[in-house]
This record gives sequence, C-alpha cells and structure tokens, in this order.
Amino acid sequence: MDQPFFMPRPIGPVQDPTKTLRDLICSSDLSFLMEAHDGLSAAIAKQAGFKGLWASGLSISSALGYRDASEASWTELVDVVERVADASGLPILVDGDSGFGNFNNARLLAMKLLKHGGAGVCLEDKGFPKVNSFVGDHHRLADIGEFSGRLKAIKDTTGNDLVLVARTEALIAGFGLEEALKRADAYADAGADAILIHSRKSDAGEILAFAKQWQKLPLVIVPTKYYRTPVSTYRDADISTVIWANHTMRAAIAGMREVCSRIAAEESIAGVEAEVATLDEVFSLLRYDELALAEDRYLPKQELTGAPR
Ligand code: SPV
Ligand code: MG
Repeated sequence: MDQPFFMPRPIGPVQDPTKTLRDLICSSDLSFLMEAHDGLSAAIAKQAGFKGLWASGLSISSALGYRDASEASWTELVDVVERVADASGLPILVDGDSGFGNFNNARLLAMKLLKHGGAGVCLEDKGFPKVNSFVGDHHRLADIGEFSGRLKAIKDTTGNDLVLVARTEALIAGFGLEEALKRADAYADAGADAILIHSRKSDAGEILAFAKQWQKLPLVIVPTKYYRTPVSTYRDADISTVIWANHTMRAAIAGMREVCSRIAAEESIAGVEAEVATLDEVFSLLRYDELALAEDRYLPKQELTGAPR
C-alpha cells in the first residue's frame, strides 16, 4: 500500500540513516554535522541544508536545564534523539558521552539509540560521570583496556547497524600526541569506525599534528575553540568530518536573552515582532499543513465544524 503522504513521518525520509552517516563520515570529501538538541533545532538544521546532525550532549543538557556533567539520564538522551530524528529525517551521530557507566551501560545505550533513530554513537574515553571538555582542568582518562571493552560491547551489540565513533580526550587531559595516537590505535582495534580527536586549544596545531600521523580510520573534529581555522585546512589535512557542535543552542540563548530583556524593558511585544520568527514559520517547520490533509481523510464530514477553510 502506498504510504499516505500526510502521515506523521520524518521530513525528507532517509532510507538507511546509518549508511548515510557512514558514507558522510567515510567519504573523501569533507562532511559537516550540525548540532541539534531538540526537534525544532533539528528541523532548522535540515532546512539550512545539512545532511547529518550531531546530537550534542552539551546542547541537549543545556536545553533541558542540566549541566553537561552526566546529569541528564540516558533515557532522557534517547527521548531527545527520537524527537531529533522524527523532526528532521536526517542521520544523527549521537554524543553518547562516556557511555553512562561500564560496557553494559554503553551497549544498552547504543541499542536503545539505534531503536530510537540514532545512526551512530560517539563514546569518549572518560569515566562516569563525565564533565564537559571545556570545564575545569582535571579530565581523568579511562583505562585504555576498559574503554576498549566499552567499544567492543557496542560493536558486538549493534554491529554495522550503528556507526561507532571513538573519541579520545588525551589532548584535553593534557597528554601529548603519542598518548592520543596510542589510544586511537587501540580504539581502532576495538572496532571503532572513526576517531574523534578533541582539542581545547585556540589554534588547530595539535589536531593537524595528529591528522598528519593518523591514517587508520576517518578523522572527526570539533573546532569549537579553534574556530578561526578555515575549513580548507581540514580538507588539506584529509580530515573527514567537522562537527559544528553547539551553535543552534548558543544562538537560541543569544536570541532568547535579547527578546526577553527587550520585552521586560519595553513592557510590550511590539518592538520585537519583526525580529522573531513568524508563527507561519513555526507552522511550516513542523508541517502543520499535514494536519488539515489528515483531517480531510480521517474525520467524517459531519464532524468537521467551524467556518470553511
Ligand atoms: C558536545 O557537543 O557535547 C561535545 C563537544 O561533546 S564539546 O562540548 O566540545 O565537548
Ligand atoms: Mg559532549
């Protein structure tokens, strides 16, 4: 039977999100993943033309009013990922933090993410609870063997149905290039499909030094702090994927703060009307038009009340 086009469904459905994400991460072209932290930000990123999303732990925590310190539960994360998937239809690489515990928690998380719309999961080599990489100076790394066990457990559970990105925090924790390479090597052996190398420096020096020596798997980066580096540098360095990790969340903060303070000061919403999205934009982003089509199909004609549309 034909799928009725007005049924609730993802925008621009992706037939195989995992394959699409794998292709994005493994392609020789530089790919971009845009942060999303709820259905609305996901729909907006989709509308802007992004082909894949990063379900950011920092942004999701912030939107829920938590700190990015393992305060949001894994079930809350799964719920958000489902909304992001439904609202966008895009493949999603989910920030799985450190996996919410040991190998058992990590594989449970991965299995649930797969069931609820995740196309990939990224696990970082820290313990539980973790804290955001840009907060404080003491980031303790997990034991390499124990973390590799978490990766293996995910791979054994989800196989190739979920893209597995292993993230090393070696540079964040103040260890050098050698430690980062050693860890990436072990994580490749444990079954990772790609390596995310993270840095908190304001220039891309250490990332580029890593990229020069790393050939085994596609490389993913998050240039939040070294944002001045042009993307051509990443192309030249054969980096595979750039994650713009938190900009819809930070744009929302800036926009909401501006509007709230103006409304409070002006005791009126008239001044901000031209600055905020129209209601029609809201309705179109979330496909309200499909409701009317569904009504025509499913409601008996005598149930339709009110003035004709
Ligand atoms: C996130 O977006 O939650 C990340 C990237 O993990 S960072 O905040 O840079 O650690
Ligand atoms: Mg994170």
